[in-house]
Amino acid sequence: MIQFSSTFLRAALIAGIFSVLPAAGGLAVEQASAHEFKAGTLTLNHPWTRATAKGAEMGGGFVTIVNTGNEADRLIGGSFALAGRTEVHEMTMDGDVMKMRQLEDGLDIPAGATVELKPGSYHLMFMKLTAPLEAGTKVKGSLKFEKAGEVPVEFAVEAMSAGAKGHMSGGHDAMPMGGTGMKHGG
Ligand SMILES: [Cu+2]
Repeated sequence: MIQFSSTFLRAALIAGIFSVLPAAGGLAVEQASAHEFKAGTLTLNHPWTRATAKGAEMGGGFVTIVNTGNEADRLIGGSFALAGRTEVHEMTMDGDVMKMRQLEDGLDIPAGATVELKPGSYHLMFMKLTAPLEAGTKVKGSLKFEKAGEVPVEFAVEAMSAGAKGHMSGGHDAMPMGGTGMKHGG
């Protein structure tokens, strides 16, 4: 579990790192670069990530997973060409404290359901980035499911400022790991 103090959160909001406020009219950008991947009854809509500053160690991966089948599946991991490790995470707000945790058992994708990995919620966490993510490029990776197996995808890298459309910008890449206002535990 990683927690962010309100002080850090405020600073992050000012810096535009996180924008947790919903904003209307932001879909155009995503639709313009929409792309999808299929595996059995699963459709993976528009896998994307956000550009990172030089030296950033982490990034967030987002995608909408549609399960048109009669059986549930489970997102248990993934990969990203420019990351040392990829985990499935959940972010929640507890009052004004932002919490992030790894979903060790993965994320349930119920039959007939649409599950959205998005800033401020479920996401893939790209750890130990080996290079900055550049807006406008695509990075190969995969999503790993319990039943559907490993599905190759490409993550579209969107601008750092893409947070203006209601997504939390920056993922966690700008988090001061080990810095003030953060607690590791759990
Ligand atoms: Cu995370």
